[in-house]
Amino acid sequence: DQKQELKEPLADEVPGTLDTSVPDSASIASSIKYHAEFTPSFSPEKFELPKAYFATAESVRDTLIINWNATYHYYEKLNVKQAYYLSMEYLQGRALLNAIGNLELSGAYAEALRKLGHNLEDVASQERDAALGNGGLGRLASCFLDSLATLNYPAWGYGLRYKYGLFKQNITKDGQEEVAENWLEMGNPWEIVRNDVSYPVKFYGEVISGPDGSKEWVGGENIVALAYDVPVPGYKTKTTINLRLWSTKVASEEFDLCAFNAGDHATAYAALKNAEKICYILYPGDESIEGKTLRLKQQYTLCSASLQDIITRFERRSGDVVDWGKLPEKVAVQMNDTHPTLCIPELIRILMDVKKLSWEEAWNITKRTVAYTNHTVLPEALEKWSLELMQDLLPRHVEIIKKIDEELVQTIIDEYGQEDLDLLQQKLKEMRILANVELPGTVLELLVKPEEDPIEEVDTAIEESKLVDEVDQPEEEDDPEEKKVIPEPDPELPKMVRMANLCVAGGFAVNGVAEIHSEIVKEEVFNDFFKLWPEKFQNKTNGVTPRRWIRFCNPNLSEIITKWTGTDDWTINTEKLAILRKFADNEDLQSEWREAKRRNKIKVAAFLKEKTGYVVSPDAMFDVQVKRIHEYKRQLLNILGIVHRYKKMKEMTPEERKTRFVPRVCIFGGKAFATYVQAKRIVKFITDVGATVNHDPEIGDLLKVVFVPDYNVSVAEVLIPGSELSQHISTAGMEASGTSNMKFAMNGCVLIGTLDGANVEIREEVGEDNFFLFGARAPEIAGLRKERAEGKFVPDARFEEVKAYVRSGVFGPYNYEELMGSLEGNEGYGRADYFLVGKDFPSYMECQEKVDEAYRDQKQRWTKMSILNTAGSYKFSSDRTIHEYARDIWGIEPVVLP
Ligand code: B1N
Repeated sequence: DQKQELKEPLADEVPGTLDTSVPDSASIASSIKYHAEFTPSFSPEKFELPKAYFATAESVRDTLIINWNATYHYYEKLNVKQAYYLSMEYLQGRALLNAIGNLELSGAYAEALRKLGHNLEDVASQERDAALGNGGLGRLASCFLDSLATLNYPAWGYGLRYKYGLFKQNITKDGQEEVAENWLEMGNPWEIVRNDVSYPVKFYGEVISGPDGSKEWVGGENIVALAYDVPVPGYKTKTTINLRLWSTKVASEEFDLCAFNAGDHATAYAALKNAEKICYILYPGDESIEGKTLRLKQQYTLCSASLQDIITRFERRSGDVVDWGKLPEKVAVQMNDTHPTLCIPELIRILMDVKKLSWEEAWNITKRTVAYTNHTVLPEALEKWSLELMQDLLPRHVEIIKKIDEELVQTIIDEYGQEDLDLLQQKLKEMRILANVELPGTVLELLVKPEEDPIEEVDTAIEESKLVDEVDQPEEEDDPEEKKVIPEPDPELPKMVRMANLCVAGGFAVNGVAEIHSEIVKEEVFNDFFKLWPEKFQNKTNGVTPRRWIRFCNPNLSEIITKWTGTDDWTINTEKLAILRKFADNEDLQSEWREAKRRNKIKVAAFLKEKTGYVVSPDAMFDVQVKRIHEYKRQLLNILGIVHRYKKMKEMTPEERKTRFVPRVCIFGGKAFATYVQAKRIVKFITDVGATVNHDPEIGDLLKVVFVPDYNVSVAEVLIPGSELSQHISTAGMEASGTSNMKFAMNGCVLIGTLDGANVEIREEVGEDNFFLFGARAPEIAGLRKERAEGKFVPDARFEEVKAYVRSGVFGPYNYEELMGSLEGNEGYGRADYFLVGKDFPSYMECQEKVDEAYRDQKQRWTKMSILNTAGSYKFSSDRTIHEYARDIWGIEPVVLP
């Protein structure tokens, strides 16, 4: 089988069987017709939109397969080092326009479809979004794939093929409603099932030790992971890389035919269902952890299948002699957050138990192969798994994790010594992978009180550090030498595995996703590890692909950029965007720029009308906040600002309000995690405000509030080009990076935001004058929270006024007490205004006034700011990010196909 795969591609072997020349519209039309007839998933008589879409996609796929095969075989032949991006999430969105755009065939396809009686845009809108992700983290993975392919880096993505992607969001009178998203219902023309690529994956069972110390993991539940490949084309290159998604099915020997024959169908199907359900559904949590067995099974499936695949490829490419020490020279595995942490023990398991390497060899190889990206510092999002659950599901991996923990404990002891036992105890408590777990016996024996210490001092040390309970104390006065300094685990508390600590210990690189975030990672969250291994820590500021996020979603602006920069290669060399700076004051550019924005706004207005029924004026400022709904992202601050604006308007005469306020359409979009009650209340609140304001005849076009249902990649592609102001207003220090901020800036949208995540760097690049900054800074936050908790915070009168207004019932009968109460110190509402909405409210309001003022001056100020945002956004191309990962972490080089 392996020899077979080494063969050259079919196209080279049998010349003429596949046409690899650049297709024209006539050959495209005939290919579409061919697929309409011979790849039948629709009835023959009609050629309507759905069928036209599938036939078109299939014809594009032909080209992608040719390029995919060529890329694959070339990498195989050269045996270059390859990077593997492992992610539980990919937010690919639609593929058609992106694929033909990257292949530079958009014009030819449009023409071919016209000949066949269809319009390309209508055909493209038939496609369902591939929403195998929750938000920024998944979309980042997809942008990275686009850049990897475009820059010709040998790399693959690995993920899971969820049958149900992120839920579809309906907005009803009660707020958000979730509906299952069966995106594969009609079939997926972009995937290729590889029936010959499958691996066994085991759960539960037991570990048997051999007489030679070898281990074997046996029994348990056995399933099979099956590969589905999604070709990922680069822009203006033949390189087409692979996103390999695993689906799960039952191992045929697990199907209980006897039970079936005996009529016990339930038993017979149980194994089947059990295996398949692993890939049924994407966990819809965003920055929250869900300690459920199914999720751990998903994570392990991704890690196990991907690593078996990577190792099989490494062995095949090694030829007759496999030198395992060379694995890190051929393979770099990037873990997208801690979700694929099990890569670490899984690689060790395969190397030791299957390939028969020693612990030292396996651990060393692993530590040189795997790297970790951290995407959040929110404590509730740092993944922890119950040791008990993991022990049950993955007994061999727990043994390995214990061994890694033991080495880490030894390293900590070596680092901190035993002079200051308090300090050592504290470091062990914070840094160990296993939490609330007794120390390994080997280590415990070493940790006895140093002999020469006077007894009194030991007593104080013990008492201060509360290392032992009082009952034990007299005993140890008798025999202080024997006293272990480490307390027993608390039987009341669960034993946990801290995945991030495992990643830092096992990864050769650890990176944050924006400068400020990487500093917080080094100085706060993982400070102890940073002191131990400073060389591991890096920053890799996120980026987004300028192809999808300007070139294809904003053709109006793209044309202008190409005209004024004098080249269309800004789509790859985004530094060319900076050329626009010198024309920022040019009146011709400015009027073309405004015209493009207006056309995009008209599109947004039509879209809003279709989705919500609300009619908005394209003359108003389009002010947008789209992202997952989360308290730290502070949609509440935005909507309270709007409420305040509305209240003021109501208090004024029509003339006064017209002179005082710039007309605005305030657009919100985003999904709330189904069980995140507070987030769902926020959605309900926004829609209620909209229902009141939008029907208020006194207000008219001066203010509209629209919640766009089911925000996803395709909706973003419409909204972002048509926005003028976008809001990135998280509590400082809480948004690791943000990536929509980059997309908005690229599309000439001015940002209002806090000094958080990538905002900091965007502001640096576009210039202070072109960014509306407000709010407390990250280093102040802890102090402010403390003040708040001590009741020292004096709220601004406007903040009190706005809460009272909401409570007065203007927005309907819904009980807003829980929402408003969370912003106060009230008992029973948990952490009092933990996200400091009240604290930042006044500076936010003042900043919004400056926004209005700048917007009034379209010519001198707003258009110029808009141009300077696009011009200053070049750093935020994911091409830049990927070059940095390739150079500083993976050690891979571009490989251009001949
Ligand atoms: O990752 C993005 C960043 O731009 C955002 O600032 C950050 O919030 C986001 C558990 C997450 N961090 N953590 C997650 C997603 C799913 C899940 O199950 C956590 N998402 C982010 C890209 O760096």
